[in-house]
Amino acid sequence: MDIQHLNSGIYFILPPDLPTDALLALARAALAGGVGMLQYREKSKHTRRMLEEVTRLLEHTRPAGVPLIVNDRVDVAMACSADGVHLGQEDMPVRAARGILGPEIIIGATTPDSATLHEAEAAGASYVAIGPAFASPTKPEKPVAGIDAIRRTVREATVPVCAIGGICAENLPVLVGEGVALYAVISGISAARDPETAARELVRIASGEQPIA
Ligand code: TZP
Ligand code: MG
Repeated sequence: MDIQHLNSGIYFILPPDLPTDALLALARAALAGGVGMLQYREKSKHTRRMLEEVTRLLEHTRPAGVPLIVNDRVDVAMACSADGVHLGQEDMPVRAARGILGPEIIIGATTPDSATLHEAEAAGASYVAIGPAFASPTKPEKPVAGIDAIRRTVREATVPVCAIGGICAENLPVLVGEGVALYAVISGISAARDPETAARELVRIASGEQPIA
């Protein structure tokens, strides 16, 4: 998979620590709702279980043509032949990951400022992420970066930009039209009463479609 295969739109990040069946059910619902990308983000499950879950998720994402990105874990992405990895400031540097994973895999990088943005791009990042766009129920301790930081990232980046943090149907219209390629969402889908419907509504808003009156 190369950078051309990175989809735009809603990028659903699966919440951590779910039982495997619930994780797969949520992934299926989000895919049915039309999300363009999916991320596996576990911090404390055993590595063996991570491999099993990513392998099972790929059975759903591959037929849907939706890239599956593994957060943090270059080893897990590689072992499962996932479509990409997402790396933060404390994870493996993009250049090292690119060296290990090769030119075709998607590598996303969290880039809180201009210096890290330019460094990540020079090292071969496929997309860059900035946030929180809004106060995040999932990361309440993280100071909001806000729309100005997102605009700056869009202005400076030469690769697609992903906005993250607190994105929901009510505030997504604020971001649409700002040049953001990917809107990463956890609770806006996972905490919804009906995750498939919530995903579909976010996908519709991200595409700039008007609601049916
Ligand atoms: N990084 C910045 S905010 C965030 C991450 C992983 C959490 C996003 O979750 P939510 O529930 O969509 O605010
Ligand atoms: Mg990380």
